[in-house]
Amino acid sequence: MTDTPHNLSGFKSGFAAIIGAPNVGKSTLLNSLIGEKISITSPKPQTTRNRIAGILHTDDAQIVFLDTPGIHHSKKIFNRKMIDVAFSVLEEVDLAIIVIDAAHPDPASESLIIEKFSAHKKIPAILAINKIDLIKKTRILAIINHWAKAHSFEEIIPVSATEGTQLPELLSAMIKLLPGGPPFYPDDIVTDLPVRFIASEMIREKIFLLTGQEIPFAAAVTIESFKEDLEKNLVRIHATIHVERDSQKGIIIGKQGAMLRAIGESARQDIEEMVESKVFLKLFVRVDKNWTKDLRSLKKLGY
Ligand SMILES: Nc1nc2c(ncn2[C@@H]2O[C@H](COP(=O)(O)OP(=O)(O)OP(=O)(O)O)[C@@H](O)[C@H]2O)c(=O)[nH]1
Ligand SMILES: [Mg+2]
Repeated sequence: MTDTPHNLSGFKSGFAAIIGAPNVGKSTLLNSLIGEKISITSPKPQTTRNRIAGILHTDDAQIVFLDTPGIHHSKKIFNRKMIDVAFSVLEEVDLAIIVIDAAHPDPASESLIIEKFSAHKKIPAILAINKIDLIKKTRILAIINHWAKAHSFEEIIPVSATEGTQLPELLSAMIKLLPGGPPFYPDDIVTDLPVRFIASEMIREKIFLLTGQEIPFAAAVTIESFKEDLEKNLVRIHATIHVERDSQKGIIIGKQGAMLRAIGESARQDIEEMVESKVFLKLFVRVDKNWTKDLRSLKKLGY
């Protein structure tokens, strides 16, 4: 980050899509590149549901990353919608980072991505082979060779988003491909997302991390009110967790409210770190019958 005026001659700026199969580490990569938690992550697939923008500033470039939902074959209306979000991002970018998981290949999703991507108007693509901390170094070359045949990538770079391995190399490869031009955002902006949306995502992340089976996929979060009390340096948030069925409501609330308390406690800590003040978080749980299967309900919940 700089506070001196940019030397605009030679400055580069542009948009980069982060796309890939579910769970390959796209959001982790975004957060590691930016150095802040903008996009929620979890060990479960289909964590990200919206286009999430994170802005990276260097002395001579600005990259606006667009993190996307994982792309996979699905007939479910909700999943189809998220996959549309992922591909539609390609309309607004200068380059794409296609992310794969070195340790857990997903050939069906990967070939769907390459097929759709190749059919798209020509966008330069870098392949990031992620999670190389999980595999033997000797396997990396074979993976690179395989992918070099699958598509004409500008670069193929093995990385580890969690360890930070080769992220500077990835970054300079991206900057090379960016068009010249002035920055789109001021230096101190790391995302274009409203704070209240990120707060709702942080709550959703805790549901992904703390509950099992179908619950994370049946849950959506909306913010009912978000009030800053400047005098007390306190933010008061009322949020609703929407689930599809009564049984799921019971699980989210937990024995004597224990699960809801755990979700609230953990989310509150993340939100406090983001807003840099005390947070009072009140959670409600509501059943919206089959909201994932109904377009109108999806829209109401922000999808
Ligand atoms: N070991 C290892 N784990 C990683 C790495 N990058 C991400 N992960 C883990 O992989 C899991 C999925 O990460 P996410 O960033 O949520 O993956 P995603 O691609 O955004 O997933 P969706 O949003 O569901 O499509 C999390 O448990 C991460 O901690 C990595 O480089 N190494
Ligand atoms: Mg994600």
